[in-house]
Parts: sequence; C-alpha cells; structure tokens
Amino acid sequence: MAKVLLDKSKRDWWKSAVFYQIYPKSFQDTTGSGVGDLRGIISKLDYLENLGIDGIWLSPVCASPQVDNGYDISDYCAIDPMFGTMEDMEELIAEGKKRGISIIFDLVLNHSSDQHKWFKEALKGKDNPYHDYYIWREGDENTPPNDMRATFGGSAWTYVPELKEWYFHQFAVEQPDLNWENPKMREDIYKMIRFWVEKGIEGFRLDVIDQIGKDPDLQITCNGPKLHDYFRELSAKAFIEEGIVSVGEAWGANTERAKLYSAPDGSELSMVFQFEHICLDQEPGKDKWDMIPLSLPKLKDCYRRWQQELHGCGWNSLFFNNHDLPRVVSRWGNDKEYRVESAKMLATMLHGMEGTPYIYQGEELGMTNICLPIEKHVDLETLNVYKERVGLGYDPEEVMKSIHARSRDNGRTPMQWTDGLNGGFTEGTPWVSVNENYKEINAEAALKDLDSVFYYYKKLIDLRKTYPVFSDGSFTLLCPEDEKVFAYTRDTENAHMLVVCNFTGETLEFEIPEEYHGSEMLIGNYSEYAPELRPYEAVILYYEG
Ligand code: TEU
Repeated sequence: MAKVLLDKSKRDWWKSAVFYQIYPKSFQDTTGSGVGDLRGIISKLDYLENLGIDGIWLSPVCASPQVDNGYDISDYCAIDPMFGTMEDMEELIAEGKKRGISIIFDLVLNHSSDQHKWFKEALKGKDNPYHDYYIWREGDENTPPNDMRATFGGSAWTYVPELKEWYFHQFAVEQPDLNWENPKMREDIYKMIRFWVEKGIEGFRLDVIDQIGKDPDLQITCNGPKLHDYFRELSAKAFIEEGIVSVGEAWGANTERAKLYSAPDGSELSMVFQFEHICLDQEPGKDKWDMIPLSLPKLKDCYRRWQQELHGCGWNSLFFNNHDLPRVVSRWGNDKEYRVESAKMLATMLHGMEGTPYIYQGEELGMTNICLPIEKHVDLETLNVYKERVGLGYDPEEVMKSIHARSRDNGRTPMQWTDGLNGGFTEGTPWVSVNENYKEINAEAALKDLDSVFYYYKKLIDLRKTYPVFSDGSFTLLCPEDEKVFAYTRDTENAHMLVVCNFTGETLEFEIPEEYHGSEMLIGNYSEYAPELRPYEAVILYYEG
C-alpha cells in the first residue's frame, strides 16, 4: 500500500492529514548519549513514510537547560547541541519534504527559560528594555502579590531581591512567563517564527497558548480578555502563508471557544488540542492525580458534543496521547490480555471521527505505561507531586498508584524499535528507563506481523485519505446510555459509515442498523465476521447511496 500524498498547496490540506508526534529525547539515539537526536529522526523517516503520516509535530529541540525537557527555551533560533545541529534540522526538513512529511514545530510562547538572554537582561534592572518582556510586581520579600500556584508546585511568584520585585511563572521557577502586553516582545516572537518558516517549517504546535492572555492581578490564566486579539495578530503577522497549520494547546477550551480559535476563515488557528475527554476520569475540580473510573456514556457524550458543535464551523484535533499523558491502551484499554485488540479498538473509535488525528510515538505499536519506583522517575511534575502529597500526609502507596497511572514518564519511555539492547533506542545508558516489554512490543516485530497494531494504524490513515466521509461526514451517536459499546455513524449526502467499538473484555450483543446489513467492512480488528461483538472488537462498515 503506497502512501497517499496530499496536495499541500490547498489551504485546508491538514483536514485530511494525519500527524505524528515525536518526543525527540525518547525517539532514536545515534550517538550513544542515551538521548534521542535529530539524526535519529532522519533515520526513521522511511518508517514514518511507511506508516503513511503527513507531518511530524516535533516537541522542542531548541537550546534549553532542559529543566522541563525543552519546554524551557533559552534560544528560540538555535538547536540544542544535545539534539544535533542546524544542518541536521535543515536535513530533517528537506528529507521530510521528499516523503510528503511536513515538520510542525513546537512553539513555547507563554514562557521562556530563565537562561534566555531576554530574562538575563530583564534581571539587570527596571530600566532595561527587556525588563518588560516579563511580568513583575513590586512587593516585600515575604508577601507574594497573591496566592496563585504554579502548575509544577509552589507559588507562581518568585522574588528577586536585587530588584525588590516578584516575577510571575505559571510553570517552573525557571520558566518565567512572557509579557504578551508588550508589543516589542510580540514582534520579536513573530520575527523568530518567520525565521523557522523560511527554513521550511510548515506548521506550529503552540504550547499552552490559551494562557498567553493571562492577567495575574485578576488571577486569570486561561482565556484572558485579549487572547483572541493576540491570536489574530499572530496569525496575520507570522502565519502568512495559507497552508501553514497551527494547533494550539488549550486546556481551557470548550466548544464555544474552540469554534473561535478554529474559525474556518483562518483568522486565528487551524485547530486546538482540547482536553475535556482527558479530564473525565479525574475528580471534578481536582487534579489528574485524583482518579475516578471512566464513565463510557460521559466519554461518548463529550465526543458527541465536540463532533457536532464544531461540524461545519470549526475543526477538531483527535488525540489520546502525548508526552504529558499516560498511554491510552493502559488507560482505557486492556494492556495485558487484550493489548492488541484494545489498542486497535481505541484507534478505530478515534480515527473514525471528524478532525485531524495525532498519533503519539509508540501508540502505533500499542506501547504501554511503565511501573517504576519513585527513584527511577525523572519528570519534575511527578517528583514534585510525590514530595508534596507525601508531605501532606497521603499514603505513599496510594500516591504511587496514581503516579503509575498518570505520570508523564509513562509516555516518555524510549521508543521500542527492536528486541535488542535498550529496545534499539540507544547503545548508551538511556536517560529514562526503557519499558521491559520491548522484547515483545517493538517496531521490528510489528513490521513482520501483518496483524500488528502498526498495520492497523496504517490502514486507518489510508482510509481517511481515501474516503471523504472520514473528514466531512456529520456525526450521530448511537446508544448513548450503553456503558460498554461506543457506536456512531458518519454521513455525507451519498456516503455512510458506521463505527462500532466494544470497550470491554466481554462478548456482547449489538444490533447492526438495518441499512448496514450487507455493507462493506472497511476495517475491523477480528478477521472473520461474527454476529456478536467480541472482546474489544471494533469495526467500520460503509455504503454509498
Ligand atoms: O503542558 C501544559 C500543561 O499544563 C500540562 O500538560 C502539564 O504538563 C501537566 O501535565 C498537567 O498536569 C505543556 C507541555 O506540553 C508540557 O510538556 C510542559 O511541561 C508545559 O506545557 C510547560 O511548557
């Protein structure tokens, strides 16, 4: 099956595209450093072309002290030597283009590293022109301007005694927030983006972009009053070419806001990553470490809302996984007895919908979560929550349970390429533990097995590019109250598709609607037809007329 190439001169080419996220540190090491690099990615472009993807969302590779694995940038226009050189980046862009693979750059615009020259200048004094690139409040050493908390723990304010001022940071102390109120700062950001467009970058993922319009005095982080103005300016001044794809990470998005962000006139962004579905199995109002079981009817209703409300007036992005999230097969599937079946089932459910799917590295192999003792964890958020909760008197065993289920390290273990040393990821000492199941779960084995999760994803990608109903069809949810089956239809005037997914390890009755009797099966995770739904079975039926 040869890859279907999209016509990227079309403005909305990304509507039938499938993207693939690479977390470079954990993808492929070519130097023995234990950390993945750009040459490692270049060496796997054929693998990605074979999978059929149209673009790579590349997590940050810019110069960074790596306090938050590259989401703390000290120079937006330089490649971190750990990953390689600018020439490697140029080669990656060029080699990607040859294979119809665009590079989507990760832009961290809410904050920089405290090692960025702007921040170093800002520290020199209140009169320094860069001082106002960040957010400062005067005050005495013992009284922060307010009680806002940082995502990674502690106060969102850090005091600088030399200046007698506090600076604002929504994440780590080493990640000072940029001041979007400052037009000069914004112009510098646009200049930097143009630098990358001129290098051949074809799209951008915008880190926590709905937090740039913050107002710390009013304790507003997401969805500040000027947010849409900033998006429109960013789009008009930096994303000038029509085909540039932009996807904003927006934890605070609801469907109403997402319709504005992804308005079809292209005045803001192409689409956003929203997280409503991701937050359903946590206690409302609490954080992700406070887990509750997933309610399938709630999940279905959430997808129904997003599918129906954005249809024709906005655009969804479709994802389960990224470098901040646990592996979906461990979260909502069954990563033991039915690992392969449930990985394929979940993929069917997601890829059958309207929107642009994003596959996170290793998802196409059905990679799973990892169970590590706390000493082997490396993620700062995980280490902080352990310290914080144990300090507050939580039972350490309970804390570890939620860490095993939710830690960001789950998604960051190295790609499993082979059954050899370190899963073929590195010949050195990997920066983070390799999941021991690499002996069974690895790309080499998947490529030899026509029934593998890999070939299933490949087929789903191919279907999206072959049948317009995948990108255009309207969405109808079937059996909304059913706690075990997720079923929906997609319809255009002359094409109809039914997606049925069994979310359990049980065999279930399911009545196929009459109009689908005798229709074509586009894909399914069991080889032969059966009248009932087998454990984690998924199927897509299709007819025209
Ligand atoms: O993440 C935003 C964010 O708030 C969460 O994903 C956070 O990392 C955490 O998992 C919430 O529990 C983005 C990046 O994707 C993440 O890797 C960065 O650490 C963060 O921004 C700061 O740049």
